[in-house]
Amino acid sequence: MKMGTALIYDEEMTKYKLLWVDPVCKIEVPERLIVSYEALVKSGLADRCVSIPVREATDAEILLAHSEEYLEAVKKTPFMHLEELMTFTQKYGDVYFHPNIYHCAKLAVGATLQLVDNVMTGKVRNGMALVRPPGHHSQSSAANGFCVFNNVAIAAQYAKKHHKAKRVLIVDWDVHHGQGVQYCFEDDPSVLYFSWHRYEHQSFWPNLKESDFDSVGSGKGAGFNVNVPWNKVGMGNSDYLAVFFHVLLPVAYEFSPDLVFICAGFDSAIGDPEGHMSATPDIFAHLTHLLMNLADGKVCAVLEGGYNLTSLAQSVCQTVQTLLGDPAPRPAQLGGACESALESIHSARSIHKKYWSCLQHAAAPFPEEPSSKNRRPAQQGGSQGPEGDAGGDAQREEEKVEEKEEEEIVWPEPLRRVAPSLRSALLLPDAVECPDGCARFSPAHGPGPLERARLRKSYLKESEDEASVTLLYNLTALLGQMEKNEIRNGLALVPDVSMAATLLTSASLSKRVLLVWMGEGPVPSQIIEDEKTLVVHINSMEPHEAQSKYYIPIPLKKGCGDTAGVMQAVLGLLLPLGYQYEPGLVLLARLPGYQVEGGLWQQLTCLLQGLALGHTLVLLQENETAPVGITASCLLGNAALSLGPLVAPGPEDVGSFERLRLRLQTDWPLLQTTAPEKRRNKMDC
Ligand code: Q9C
Ligand code: ZN
Repeated sequence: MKMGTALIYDEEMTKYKLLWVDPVCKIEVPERLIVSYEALVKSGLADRCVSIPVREATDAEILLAHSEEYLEAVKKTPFMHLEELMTFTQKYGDVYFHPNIYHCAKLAVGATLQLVDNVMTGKVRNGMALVRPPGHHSQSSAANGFCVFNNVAIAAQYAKKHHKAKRVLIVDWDVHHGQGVQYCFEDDPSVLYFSWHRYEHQSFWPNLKESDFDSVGSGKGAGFNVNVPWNKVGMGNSDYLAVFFHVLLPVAYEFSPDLVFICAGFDSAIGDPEGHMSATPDIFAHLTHLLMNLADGKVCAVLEGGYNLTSLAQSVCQTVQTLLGDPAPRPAQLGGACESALESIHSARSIHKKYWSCLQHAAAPFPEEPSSKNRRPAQQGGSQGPEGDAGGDAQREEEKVEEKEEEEIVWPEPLRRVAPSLRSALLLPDAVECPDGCARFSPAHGPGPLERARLRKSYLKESEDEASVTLLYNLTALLGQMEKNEIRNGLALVPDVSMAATLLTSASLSKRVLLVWMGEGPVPSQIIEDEKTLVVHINSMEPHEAQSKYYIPIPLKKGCGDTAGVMQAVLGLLLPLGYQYEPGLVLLARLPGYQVEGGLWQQLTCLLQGLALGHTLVLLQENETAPVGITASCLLGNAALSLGPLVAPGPEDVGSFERLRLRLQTDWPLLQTTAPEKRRNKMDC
């Protein structure tokens, strides 16, 4: 298994700046890169990464996404004087040139290609390139939005050409639409481009019709461009996660990329003067985590925007720390997505239902609303100043007001993420070999006489079997050390999964336990009745009505062999429920005889580790030792195996998932995929 996280940075890319007055461009400063890198150094994260040198991209590489005329034009800029630079700049929108920017732009592309080379050849698992200038707005023959060359678009072409990548996913979480990337791959089905972006019905820059949800790609590329426009500012953690669960992840898993790029702009974080969103920096830990099991873990994050230096530096650290494998912070207090976000989610899902079988049961599109669609951008109104050209007193006034407002935005610094010194502990019968890199769990001391008696009485029908008493004792001891954050996760082979689960849920000190129950056997009633356990039962036999808010049976008619169906349930139901519930512990119990594809089991094990600070305890039936190796691998932090492109899940099952979602979404708003007052008359399942 390839491990390690690359960090690619060079101070040289801080060595250009705006040389004249331009209120639009003044936020794109060298300090963006300096503070990001310094924060990584200060927190000790930089030291834990594999540092890889940058290089200049060659002409041939730049030409993978740009025209010769444009490249030749940019090549002249190092020799231009101030006046000439200003004139050249005016040919493009919201960008500036400097005598050193061509050099830096070649380094930014080269840094991204270095990252791709190291990830694709397995020298590292994943990585981040900290670059300036950014790339996602630049187009074949145009600089735009602070971007000169399209770093990620070039790198995606490069990965296809030089590393035989067949399918590339680009996730653009920058707050602006990366129209340059969209144009580059418009008709290309081998590159799936996803972007969310501040849009406000086309009144926000770059004010393009083609940034709306109905630009899905063209020709063979139809369906491979996914836009989620934000029509309001202030989008937060729940909105971002809801889009991941209900739009991006299902489509991404169905697509099954060989490589994932993140256009990692952090102007989508709180405090940013461009984005005006309210998602906190720690959300990027989760967004990153949720992408890290695609493409066998091959994730290349490349910096784009981000203009609040505090928010930017914190968000970069969250992203890199997650790439390194540290546990993600607990995402606190998630609600559902707001109404406007739900409208965007609904629109994206319904326009894409004909391209992606995971969305086939999404609701029909909303009827056209003259109030929102087809509206030309207003006179650049809203909270933003006039776009485009510099100058104007009115604009300066507005800017002053804006600056004042921005100073008031404060948020708590993300908590330090401490990884327990022991990553994984295994409780295995002596005869079962311990996989490489794992430790057998051994408690500091054995059970005292009282503890012995209690375990025998409660769980062993007074049996004198020493081995059973010891095993149960060890289980609770392992749980105890996990809950003290001394051990991150664990795996136990037990003679009776139901009994072990009962013991652990009752012994847990966590206020909330998430129990994921895989297989057809019944969940012990003691667990269902207790107040602190949310049970999600995948592959329950009967689609019975949930009696309790805390027991959620997800039936699978087609059976557990339906990888696409189970994955759909995991992404669209289990994860939103888990994130909303905020468990302190996740128990993953696999009943005897439950047959499931290894890769799918790994995906489940890996994805659940985003919850509860990574405190996952897996229970397997003692004599079913086959999954031990693949489970341990995931607990140790290796990426889950890719599932390959998914086929359509069983239509009956998808239908029943949707009905379940409808029933549960009042209690669990993170399950919502459509706006409340439009919900009534639109479900078609
Ligand atoms: N107030 C990147 O984030 N100006 N580029 C927009 C709207 C251009 C952003 C003006 C913003 C470009 C990489
Ligand atoms: Zn941006």
